[in-house]
Order: sequence, then structure tokens, then C-alpha cells
Amino acid sequence: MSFAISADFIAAENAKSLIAHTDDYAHLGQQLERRGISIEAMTRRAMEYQVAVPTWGVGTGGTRFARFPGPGEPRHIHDKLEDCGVINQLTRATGTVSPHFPWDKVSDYNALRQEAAQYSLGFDAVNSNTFQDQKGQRLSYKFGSLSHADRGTRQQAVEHNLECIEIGQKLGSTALTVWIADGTNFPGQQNLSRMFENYLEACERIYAGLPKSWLLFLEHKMYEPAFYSTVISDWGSSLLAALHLGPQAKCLVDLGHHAPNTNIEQIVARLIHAGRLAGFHFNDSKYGDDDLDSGAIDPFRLFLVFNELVDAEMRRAKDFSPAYMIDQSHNVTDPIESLMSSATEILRAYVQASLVNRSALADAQSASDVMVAHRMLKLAYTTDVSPILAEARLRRGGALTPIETYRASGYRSAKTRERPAVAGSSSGIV
Ligand code: AFD
Ligand code: MN
Ligand code: MN
Repeated sequence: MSFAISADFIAAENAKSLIAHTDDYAHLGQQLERRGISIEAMTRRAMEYQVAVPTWGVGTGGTRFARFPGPGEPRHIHDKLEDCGVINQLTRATGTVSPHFPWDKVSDYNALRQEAAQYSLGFDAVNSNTFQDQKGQRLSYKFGSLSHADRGTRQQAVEHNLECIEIGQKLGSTALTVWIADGTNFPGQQNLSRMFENYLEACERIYAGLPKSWLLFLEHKMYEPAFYSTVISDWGSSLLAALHLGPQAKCLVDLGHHAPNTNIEQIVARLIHAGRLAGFHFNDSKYGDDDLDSGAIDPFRLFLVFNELVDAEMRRAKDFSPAYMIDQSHNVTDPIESLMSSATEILRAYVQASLVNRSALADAQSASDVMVAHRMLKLAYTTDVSPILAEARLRRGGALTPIETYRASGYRSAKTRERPAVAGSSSGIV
């Protein structure tokens, strides 16, 4: 294993806050014991939980106005893997990376897989890209890809997705995530029904190329870049498509892809009911696809999503094994810090949701005792589980204080010297 930050350095940093941590952990243990909860069981759950990091997340993002590059940005997939390695080394919660093609293209994928393994990383779902034109591309996606009015353009987009599956197989992935930007800006621009039919027919050909053990994740998004209509704009369209395609097609929920105030946890519950919840792209938002850090704006909503997930896990819901991924754009923070913080917030929501006494909650619901039921969720949500998260990291060789340890390591300044800014870096506006 080749790590940029040494295990000794992490241990020395951990030693600085170990006494305080031991104290806090013991205190929380007593508190939970009074509620009939074993802190040991919660720590084990935290140790097992993993969320994937997107390769595009370690580069600095931007808006449609500008992109302000950060120092020491990753220049290519090799630098991105190195950064993802640091995130996992300190948090021990992000053991897989979700690549995006053609952004992360290389000539030898077996070598890339080995390179990732050196950082103890594996590959999660592969993401295709038919929302931009690539250099030398024959047909343009300006007016759409999988739903394009032109058959040849649809076929080109299908072939790109099939190529992504091929690459993914070499990397050890088992899922393809498809998000398309297809839609219209003007009423009358296209036939709304025909666009969806074109999309379905194209997806059938992608689906036919899926290996048996693979899943196809369909990601919906309400709007942007199209503003009048979007082909896969909501979970209804996504579920219709998944049901049309077959059992290997599922619906991916990106938390930022809904109208403000949408009850996302109820959408999650419906997809669980249908056995078609693919998984998540975690982020937070105030208005739209803001791609802000998970838990930064509305941590209670994140908790409520996990409340549905833990509920489904506990009652062993059928076909339930969601994939967890982060999908964020870091414009004003160091992406490594944002991703470490986000992984922690996601894990926090998971552990908090695990504190809910499910049978007592069911009793309160049966008795229509609204206040007791609601307060049970609030009790779990207001419990500070930070010592559990820290203990899980510590036991797995990570950092008690990931961001402080990262800053103390000087990793970013070392990379700033090693990675001079290059024009046309693949870390674009996402
Ligand atoms: C989009 C989607 C999707 C896509 C990404 C590309 O969230 O996950 O892959 O942005 O940058 O909004
Ligand atoms: Mn997404
Ligand atoms: Mn998005």
C-alpha cells in the first residue's frame, strides 16, 4: 500500500485527542445504555458502512459563470485516485471510487485497477457522459443523446454506454449509471411522447449489453440543462423506464434533483416498495441541483432519508441493496475536505437512524400517538453520535479528526508543488 500520509503520522495526530475521545465515547455509551442501545453494536455498524466518492468530486467544480481553480488540483485519473486514497485513508468510509467516462479514460484499465488497489480502493458504478461533445465525436449531442430525433445519434450514445460497461468490467464495477441531459427549451421543439419512446428503445439496447450480475442505474433530474422539459425528469419517468427495461434496471435518487420542498424520503419509500431503489447520489441543496456538501443545508432531511433506509433494512425489504455515492461540486472549499466532511455527515445520518427504536415506533404509530412517534425520531436525530463515528475511524486505522489531520499533513501544499496548473484539466464545471 502506498499512502501519501503515513500511518505513524495519523497515529501521532490521534494521540493528541485520544483522552478526550475515550471520555466522550464512554459517556455516550452510558447514555445509550440507558436507552437500551449497545454502543458497540452501533460502532460496528458505522465501521461497515461505505459510501463511494466520484472522481469528478476531487477536482474543483464551478458554475455556469466561472470556475475558480484550487491549488494542487488533480490533473487526471491518476491524481484523482491519489486524492480519493487520502479521503479513504483518513475516513475509512470511502473504499470505492465512481469513475466518469470519457473523463477518466486510460489505455490500460487492468493497470488502473491495480493502481487503485494500491490505495486500497475499488471501483463503484461507472458513469457515462452523453451530455457533452467529445473531441472527434461524429454526431453532436446538442439536441439530445439517447432520446435524439436522429437514430444515428441515439446509436452513438448507446455505443458509448456499451463501451462504459466494457471498461467497467475491467475495473470490477457492477453497475452503469446513466444520466442524460436530454430535454427541450421550447414548447413544440420536440414531441414529448416520442422522446421518451426513443429513450426507452435506446436503453433497451444498453440493457441488452448488461452482464448478468450488473445493474443499470437510471438517474432522474427535474431540469437543467434543459428548462422546458426533461426526458427523465422525475422518479415516475425513471420507474416507468426501469419497469419497462427489466429487473436489472433501477432508479437512482440524486438528492438535488427534485423541486424544493419535495418529500424525497417518501420517494425513497415508494422505490423501496417497488424493489427498484438503485441507490443515491448524496449532496445537499437549497434551490435545485446545487451540489452542496451532504448535510450542509438540511441534515434533518438526510436523516429522514436514512430513516426509510434503515427501516427497509430492518424489515428485510425485498430487492433492497442500495448503492451509496456522493455527487457534489466543490467550488469554494478544498474538495478533499468537503468529501471527508460529507462522508462523515452521511455516516452520521445512518447511525442516528439506526438509534430509532423501530418496534416502539411501530407501537406509537399503531396507537396513533403522534407526539411520541415524532419525538422518537427527534431523539435519534438530536443524539450526537460523533464519538461513534470517531471510534469507527480509529478502529479501522483512520483519523480521529480527519480534517485537522489532513491539514497538519501538508498534503495539499505538497500536491500544489507537484501538480502545476494545466490548461484544459479534466476537472471541469460539473
Ligand atoms: C449531473 C448528475 C449526474 C452527472 C453529473 C455530471 O447529477 O450524476 O453524472 O451531473 O457532472 O447533474
Ligand atoms: Mn448525480
Ligand atoms: Mn446533479
